[in-house]
Amino acid sequence: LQSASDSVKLQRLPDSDTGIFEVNLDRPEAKNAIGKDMLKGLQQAFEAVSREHSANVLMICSSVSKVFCAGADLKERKKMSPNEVQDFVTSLRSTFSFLEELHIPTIAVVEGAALGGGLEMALSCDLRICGEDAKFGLPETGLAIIPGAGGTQRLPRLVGKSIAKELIFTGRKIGSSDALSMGLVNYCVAAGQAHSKALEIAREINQKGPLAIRMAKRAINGGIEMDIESALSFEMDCYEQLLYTKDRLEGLAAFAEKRKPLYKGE
Ligand code: CO8
Repeated sequence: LQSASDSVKLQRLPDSDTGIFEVNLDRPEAKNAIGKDMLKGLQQAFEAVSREHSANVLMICSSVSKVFCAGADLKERKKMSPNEVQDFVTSLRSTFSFLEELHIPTIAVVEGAALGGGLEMALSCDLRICGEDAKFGLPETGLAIIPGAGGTQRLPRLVGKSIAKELIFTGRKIGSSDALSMGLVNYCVAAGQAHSKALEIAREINQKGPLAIRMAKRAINGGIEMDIESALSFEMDCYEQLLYTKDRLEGLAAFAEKRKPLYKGE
């Protein structure tokens, strides 16, 4: 796949991993800070993945050593008028919402720092895997703003209100073991190993019925904010949509014939 921008590279993995896509952040001179160009690259990359029928998992990684993403580009920000900042932030927010609602599972692969908007991007993913040198923080209050790209909403939903408030009020950076114990990340592995752990999980997902995975994500994302009765009814609606798929019959046939299923996403 063609690069979406100089600082955002999108690729499909080869051979048996073709259902797995990878976005790589590659702006070493600014520690992957998100400026206008990178934001455009992210939008294009996520939109491109959303159009790929054969995509089953997206991993978001960094090509820059020891940093996932340093958040918004503070140097570019300094030159922007309040109106420009507002446009940028609106665009960043909708890009992260698009990522959150992407039809397939997404995994943030965090080695090094994930700060401000960088953490907010990771929070918009379904899973987070980090290396033990990873650092997480929402330092915005130290810059006299609040986390405005989902941080005040997605962090408390993930780790609870009290811990999220402490992290946001203090702007403190935390290490990987704290991130693991508070449920901010799914796994913390040895430094440099986050990508292989994420790939291991992506491969597991890639073997499953792709329509089922998409529907499971929809059921969880859509139902989580509903009252339980509405949520269970929404789950049933999602379930019913899988009843007439060829993959469901293939799953039953493979079980009866004691072989691995071959799913086609149909
Ligand atoms: N923006 C622009 N440039 C940056 C940024 C950034 N966020 N972060 C680092 N850089 C630049 C540095 O200025 C430096 O440039 P130069 O070589 O020209 O001096 C270069 O990257 C290398 O940086 P360091 O020397 O600091 O590298 P280290 O490896 O020592 O540290 C860190 C890496 C830990 C990532 C460190 O650079 C850092 O703490 N950066 C700032 C992180 C930060 O405060 N981010 C929060 C930004 S606010 C935000 O994201 C809000 C988004 C939501 C928008 C909603 C608003 C309402």
